[in-house]
Amino acid sequence: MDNLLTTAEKIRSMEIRGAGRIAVAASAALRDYARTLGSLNIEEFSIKIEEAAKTLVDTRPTAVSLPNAVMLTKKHTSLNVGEAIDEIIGNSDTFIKNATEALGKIGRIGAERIRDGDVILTHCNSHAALSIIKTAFDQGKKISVIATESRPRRQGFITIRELSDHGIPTTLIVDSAVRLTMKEVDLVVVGADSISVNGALINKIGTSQLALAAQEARKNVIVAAETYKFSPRTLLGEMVEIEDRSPDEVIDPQLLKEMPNVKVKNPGFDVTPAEYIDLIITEVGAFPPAMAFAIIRDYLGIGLDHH
Ligand code: RUB
Repeated sequence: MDNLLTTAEKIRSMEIRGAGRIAVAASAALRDYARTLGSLNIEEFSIKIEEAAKTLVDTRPTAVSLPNAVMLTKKHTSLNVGEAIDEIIGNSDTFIKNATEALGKIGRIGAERIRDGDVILTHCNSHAALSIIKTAFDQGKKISVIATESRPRRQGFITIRELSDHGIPTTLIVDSAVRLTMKEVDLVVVGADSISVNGALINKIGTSQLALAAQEARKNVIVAAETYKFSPRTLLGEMVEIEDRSPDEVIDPQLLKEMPNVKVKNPGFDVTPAEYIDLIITEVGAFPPAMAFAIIRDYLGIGLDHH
């Protein structure tokens, strides 16, 4: 349990962050925890697995990759504990292998949409979005990237380091420079924390303002999202919860104390309506957002049985 709690804490504190990495870490933690439960009977085993699953899922609320990864990993049907453990190990290994391969496939499919000379705007730090950008670059396309800082946690700094290490010419801007800069941009490429059944994208706060400015300037918005970033529960009417983060990320708490009439709001994510999205690149193809239901049905099960 200690290792699982350590992983949960790393996800909560954002030492492990980004929807894809969170999903893979949670799946591996649950698999390794299951391995330690061989001496239990099947009832005790299932209770422990459910508790551990809840501990992981409760760490961060917005990225659906986390409950999806946990749901796909914990499934077991055998009444024999040894076999149930093997099922969970198999589920996790399959999930992690598919997640890793998905990044390559998204890169190859998405790169088709990038032309020689394109200037690409990206936000936050998304491995799926960067896979598209790096693949296009590796194909010899002379592209450059504009990356937002992504306040307050500045994940844009991770992005610019990664792009620089890859040799890709990159410009850093502050978040509020997005609209002014849009005239230089050919294409917006962002990642996803969740995609709901109506094709809306939930991603790092500020994503919707990139999409709004892109719409106004008639620039395409492409979302890079593995199928496990789609949210089955939105089929049941459930809303994706937007994480409320600490004011301390935005302002020095001491300074805030001096201003009793001020409060700070720090939502971590926002919602981009489907109308602002041209294409969602998944590992099984490029789809318009209106196809979200089909992805949920075909790749995640329709969700009712997980409620
Ligand atoms: C990260 C974020 C990323 C998505 C997709 O938010 O919004 O765009 O998670 O990333 P945070 P990836 O830093 O708060 O976790 O494509 O790597 O899964």
